[in-house]
Amino acid sequence: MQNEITGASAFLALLRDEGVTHLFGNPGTTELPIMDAMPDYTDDMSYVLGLQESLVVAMADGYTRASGRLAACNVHVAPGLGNAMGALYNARFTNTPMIITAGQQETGHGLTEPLLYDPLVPIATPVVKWATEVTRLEDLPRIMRRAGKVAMTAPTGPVFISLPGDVLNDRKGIDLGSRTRVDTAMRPTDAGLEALADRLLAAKNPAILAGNEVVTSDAFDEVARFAEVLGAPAFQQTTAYGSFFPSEHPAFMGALSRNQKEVRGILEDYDLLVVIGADVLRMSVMSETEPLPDGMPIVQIGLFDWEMGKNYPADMAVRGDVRETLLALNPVIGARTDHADIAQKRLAAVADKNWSAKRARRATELAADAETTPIRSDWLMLTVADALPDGAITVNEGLTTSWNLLQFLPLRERYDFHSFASGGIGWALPAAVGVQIAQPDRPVVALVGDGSAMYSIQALWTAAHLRVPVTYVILNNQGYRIIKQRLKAFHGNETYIGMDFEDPPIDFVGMAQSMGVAAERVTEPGAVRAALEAALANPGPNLIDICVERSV
Ligand SMILES: Cc1ncc(C[n+]2csc(CCOP(=O)(O)OP(=O)(O)O)c2C)c(N)n1
Ligand SMILES: [Mg+2]
Repeated sequence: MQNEITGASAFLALLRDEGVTHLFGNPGTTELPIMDAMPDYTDDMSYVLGLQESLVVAMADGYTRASGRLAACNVHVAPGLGNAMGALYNARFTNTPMIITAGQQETGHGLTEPLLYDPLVPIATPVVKWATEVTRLEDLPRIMRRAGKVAMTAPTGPVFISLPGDVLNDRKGIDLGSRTRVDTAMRPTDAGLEALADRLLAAKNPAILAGNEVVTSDAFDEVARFAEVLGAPAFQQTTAYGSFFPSEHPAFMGALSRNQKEVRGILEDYDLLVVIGADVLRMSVMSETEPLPDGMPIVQIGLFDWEMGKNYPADMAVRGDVRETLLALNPVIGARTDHADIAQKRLAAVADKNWSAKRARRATELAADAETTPIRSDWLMLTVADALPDGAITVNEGLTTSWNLLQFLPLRERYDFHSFASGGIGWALPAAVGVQIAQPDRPVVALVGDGSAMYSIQALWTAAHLRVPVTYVILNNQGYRIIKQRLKAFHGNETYIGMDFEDPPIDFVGMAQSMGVAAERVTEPGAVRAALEAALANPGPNLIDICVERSV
């Protein structure tokens, strides 16, 4: 006979055993059994309070994206899960492995339609890998173990579990079992590698498209080495939400944009697109132009086979872990006679148009903006990039002001950069808290548009409460500048209804201070660097409200 345990206690024990060290949450009555059991687990697991459910999920998302570790978050019944949906949508978009749970009214009680009741599984289902409700305490271990495995197995992603109160309050002798992790560090057969090398070397001018699996499989060095041995310029995927390639490497060309015509124009120079764990030209706004030049062949390597041939047929699609595959493939290519010379020549040919060359040229041009007010966007991004200390992590949700950030910010390590990914905003402020919790020894700077910041501003309180030293930079143009730009570009309309918030102006400094965050307003370009350095040196979270250009 096993020791008896309550459902709530078993839930926490199971999370702990699945490797969860932080439970991000926002409690309500249906979560009280968990909060009641929590004190027994705080030696191994911290409860991180977010003051609204979308923040809770975004914090967990940031934590996992900056660490690769499984996160857990707990939200409150149907309205709480509803609040969390946008953030959960973001987490699915980036394949963030997390277990999201919600307390649920007791089994049977829901039938009477009490307050706060609605079936939760159908709400969560569209945005998670797997969703289920526990109906008996004895099923909890099997469900939790399955959830941990499903979330962490590539293609990774969020899973949802509904936890009815009667299950959490029940008490029984149950076996908690043990966790399963699927080893997906697989590589092609030797014959497969030779065939891959043959196909890659048959191209006269291949280009690499690097994506998020470079981060998740820890292949930052291997993808750079691959570009060297193959002799292929490398681009970041169009949704450049992470650090997918070392920027200062001579092969790096920058991120592809989400402008179909522009991407097509760039790719027309090449005769093969080698996709390394990336989404293939995922776009945002509809266009009649296909971003992929007609008939351009594609070779894809990665674990996410849904991406393979999804929109464009793949000439070769190889299911394998990016790191393991490149570790095996690079020497095969390197051993082919005569290729080293060709590879070197191909990279030498892009020396004056690679990322470093373009950055140097742009930096010279931007010197002209050093005294311009309101502060110019690109000048600010260059200045911030130059002011960041070694090892800094940048979190980005700066929309128009940080549009060109990646032209200036050098990515040197796989966790250096985390950007909003799905288009859903309100992610960065809380995500930066999670990133800083995951990487306590690295400076974290979050660049956030004023509009985006207002979706989740109360994350500042959690940062202050936990004393996580994020430096928040609000890119303040007093409105939704991107929406104004698009109204003008797409509709020729310059009457901006519902896109400004200048009357009254939002006082970010006062708001930050009210939540315990040190804050300063900057209006002059000459003050930016000193403000950043002071914020980074000051323990605890800081906010700098920077008045930036707002021209449409
Ligand atoms: C959850 C969500 N709601 C609304 C939008 C639509 N939207 C996209 S960008 C944007 C404005 C962003 O404003 P801000 O962060 O100030 O950046 P700016 O455009 O001013 O540079 C809005 C409202 C969205 N993408 N996601
Ligand atoms: Mg704005």
